[in-house]
Amino acid sequence: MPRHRLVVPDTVEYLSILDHQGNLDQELEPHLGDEQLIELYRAMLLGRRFDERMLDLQRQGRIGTFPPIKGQEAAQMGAIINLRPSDWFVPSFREVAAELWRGRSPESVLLYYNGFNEGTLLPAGQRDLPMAVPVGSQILHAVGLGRAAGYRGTDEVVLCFFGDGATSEGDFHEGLNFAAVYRTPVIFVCQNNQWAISTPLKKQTATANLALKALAYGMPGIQVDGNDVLAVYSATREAVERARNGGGPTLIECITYRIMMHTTADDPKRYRTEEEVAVWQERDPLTRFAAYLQRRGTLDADRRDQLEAEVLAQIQAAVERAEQQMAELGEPLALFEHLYADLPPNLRAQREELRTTLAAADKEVRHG
Ligand SMILES: Cc1ncc(C[n+]2csc(CCOP(=O)(O)OP(=O)(O)O)c2C)c(N)n1
Repeated sequence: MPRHRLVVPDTVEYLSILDHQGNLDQELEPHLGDEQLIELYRAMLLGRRFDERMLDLQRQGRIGTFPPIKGQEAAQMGAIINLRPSDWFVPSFREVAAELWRGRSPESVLLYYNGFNEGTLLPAGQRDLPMAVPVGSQILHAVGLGRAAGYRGTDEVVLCFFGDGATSEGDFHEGLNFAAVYRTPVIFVCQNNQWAISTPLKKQTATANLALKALAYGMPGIQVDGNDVLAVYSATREAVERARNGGGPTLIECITYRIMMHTTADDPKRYRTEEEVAVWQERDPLTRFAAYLQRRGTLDADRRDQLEAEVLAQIQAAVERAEQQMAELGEPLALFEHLYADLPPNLRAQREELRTTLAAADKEVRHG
């Protein structure tokens, strides 16, 4: 029989634990205590409120361009809470909620988006990579870290985040192939937020889903409701345990949505409809999680208000500290000082242009 169907041994699962209204599938409820659940809710709330403040600051001209995360808090937090401090966190450029959880200060994020080198400093010993702007490049770094962990015989795991757009990069294919062949302890978390700037998923791939790609490389793949923090938590927990016990990598596709613009430099109204956005607003990960917590008796209205107030105060204090720090650091013309003994003519011209711009801005501020 020269022509017959090959038997493909694996398949991918889909996992959701909370429905769109936050109703629980009791059989799948993970074992998380009340305090852990509140901590998780607080972290998601901090991610959301910080993001909203960042957008306001950007619109006021107080920070530069940045990529909002609104709607993706569950995908980030459900995954990251599974890591130990000794594990490796490898983000793309859209994982601010997860970065804050790992101990990055909001001040550092503000400094980064204002162009200060100081915003890229990580605390010593922190096993986090800086955010990766070249799409998908961090996948190779994650696989290298995983390979090193295996080589040294440690039980460290690596959690690597990327978007749906990254799955079209060569780095994704090379990284997943190598990781599976060498059974490296890497968990690949794809936040499929449906768009890569203006490219929709259907123009990104012709496969039925992204999780399926895991099978081609020989690793487990699972698709989860990425706006359901319990589903993301459970799927990642399983993958982390497998990786820690020598079972190699996993690809997790989180189905989520980028509610806001790709970055503050972009206008999504030019390529997607408001009806589409409205459907996803209905599936808001925070609202769903809060509804579950309320039904469980873990979160009442008072506690919710208290957490809101705490988070807003934390952000306000961080903004004040960051602005103070930037005022102390802030001599933008210093940018031109440390590379050349004699500045070439084109950079001299740029320095003069910046000097003039700053002087004009200063005059404007003084005029109110
Ligand atoms: C190698 C590379 N190519 C192109 C870009 C420009 N770019 C920045 S973000 C982006 C889309 C990324 O989409 P996705 O991976 O889905 O992540 P998302 O922004 O949706 O979180 C592109 C094409 C880049 N930064 N790096």
